[in-house]
Amino acid sequence: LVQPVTPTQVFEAISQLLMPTQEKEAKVMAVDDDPTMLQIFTNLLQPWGVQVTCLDDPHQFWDVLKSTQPDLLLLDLELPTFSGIELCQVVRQDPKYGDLPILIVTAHTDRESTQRVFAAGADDMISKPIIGPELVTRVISRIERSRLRQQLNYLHQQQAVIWRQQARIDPLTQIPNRRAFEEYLQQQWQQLSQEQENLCLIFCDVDHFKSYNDLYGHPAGDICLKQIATAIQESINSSDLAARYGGEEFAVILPKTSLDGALRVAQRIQQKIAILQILHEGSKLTNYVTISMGITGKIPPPDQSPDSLIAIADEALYTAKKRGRNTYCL
Ligand code: GH3
Ligand code: MG
Ligand code: MG
Ligand code: MG
Ligand code: MG
Repeated sequence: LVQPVTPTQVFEAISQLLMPTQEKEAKVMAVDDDPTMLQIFTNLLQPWGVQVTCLDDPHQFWDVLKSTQPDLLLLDLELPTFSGIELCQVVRQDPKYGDLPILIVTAHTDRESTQRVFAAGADDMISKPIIGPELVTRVISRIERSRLRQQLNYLHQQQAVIWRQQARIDPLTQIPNRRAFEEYLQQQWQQLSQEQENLCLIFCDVDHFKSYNDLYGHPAGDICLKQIATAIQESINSSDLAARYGGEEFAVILPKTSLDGALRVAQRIQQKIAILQILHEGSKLTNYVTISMGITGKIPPPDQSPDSLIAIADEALYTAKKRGRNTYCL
């Protein structure tokens, strides 16, 4: 269900991602049939804190790639069985490795070879004979950029998660809003229609709330709504959903609940609000803030929409108002 995320949680999530990556040793996987070349890569990169995994047999390529999870691939263009270009192409076909930096090492720097290298999805070329500082610079800057991009992607994902959550939370009461209510109701309606299970709804409306605002002011009215939202939230269990449906109206979805069960929830809500003793001298009912509730429930028929149930709950709420408020009706 919808849970608000605090800025601290976001910050912690970000630091958790940033810290390990920054401290983690960079890993390069080098594939070359020439052991001397592999030794050169290791000798050049190790002093910079880069761990080099060497492979001279492309047949073990996938196994080693999966077990090492490198930050960058160094592929020899000319290998006995598969060329570096072919390896590069198959790696790029796997979405998991779509962003893995790949550098092709080759003595062929003619235009046609260069075109083939980049067409295969490689990020860069390194020409043989190897110039040490050039190799080191290209490898390390690629890894740094790739890590930065991973971190930015993560931040964007987190931001998207927060926006998605915020779109379903009522800003005043911090409980789910009407959009979240409608989504959950639709989803439960379909599921419980298949499972042939009962679904109950409770519609709540604060009694004489206009006069509460008039007497105590709008800010006090806001505080009152927050307290009521909390009381309702505390009266339900984790598979239920309580939402702010409108101004001073709240709605509760109770999946797999009998009418008896829904009745008990309504009583609990009424008691919790009574215990709050929010003074309301304009209400002739109890001198405190009260609510009226409409309760209904059934096994969702597949040929009906949830609106049919909402209409009945609304009707029951109206009856509760007519009967004098501070009560619930079926
Ligand atoms: P009834 O017992 O028939 O429900 O009477 P009522 O006065 O509660 O109903 P009415 O629909 O006339 O008034 C609802 C009031 O709720 C009017 C509106 O100003 C107030 N309200 C709606 N949203 C908010 C809000 O976010 N904050 C505050 N403070 N008041 C709100
Ligand atoms: Mg070779
Ligand atoms: Mg109302
Ligand atoms: Mg009202
Ligand atoms: Mg009214």
